[in-house]
Amino acid sequence: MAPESFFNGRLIIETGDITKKKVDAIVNAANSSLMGGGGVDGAIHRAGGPAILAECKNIRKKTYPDGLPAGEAVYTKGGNLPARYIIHTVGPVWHGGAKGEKELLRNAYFNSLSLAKELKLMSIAFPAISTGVYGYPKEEAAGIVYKVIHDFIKKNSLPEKIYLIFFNKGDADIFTETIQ
Ligand code: AR6
Repeated sequence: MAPESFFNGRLIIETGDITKKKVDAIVNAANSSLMGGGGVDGAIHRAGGPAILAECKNIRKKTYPDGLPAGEAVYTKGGNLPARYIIHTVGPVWHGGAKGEKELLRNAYFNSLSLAKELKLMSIAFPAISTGVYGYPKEEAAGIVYKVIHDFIKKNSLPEKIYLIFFNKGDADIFTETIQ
């Protein structure tokens, strides 16, 4: 199936493994420790190699001794990945929706996009932040992600291409059906 796109081709929906994506930056759905984990975080550290963890340790030491708060974003180089950079962000853990989850999810996307813009990157790829281990309902996440990206695209010319990479077709379908 051809990838679906929105906003004159600036937002592209794909299915696959984000660690294989050749873009200027891929986004990691990390946890506050920045020390790696399961899910997409584990896959990125495995494929990217130990240089990424070394850089993350340095960020913890210098900038975030207590960990990266949910909604914030930092970057490292891509190590052995085809992507030049990794933008590490932390999504919210789902606690039922009344604990600021929506704003934190919005911030995770917005701050990652803002960092990509600051770095003058042309392309960025996101996984479905918080919708795995952190339990954020996929339909609700879809609406928030679509809106924050739309608002960003209206005001900024970089990054020019924004990819949403879903790990399986079912998740990609939930996204496109929810926003239509
Ligand atoms: N490529 C693209 N998407 C992937 C890949 C991959 N290689 N692997 C998994 N996904 P999760 P979270 C999808 O749990 O909910 C980690 O342990 C997956 O199917 O990775 O933000 C961290 O260290 C799901 O749709 O992230 C944190 O502790 C999406 O990525 C915690 O999990 C996100 O699932 C963060 O939880």
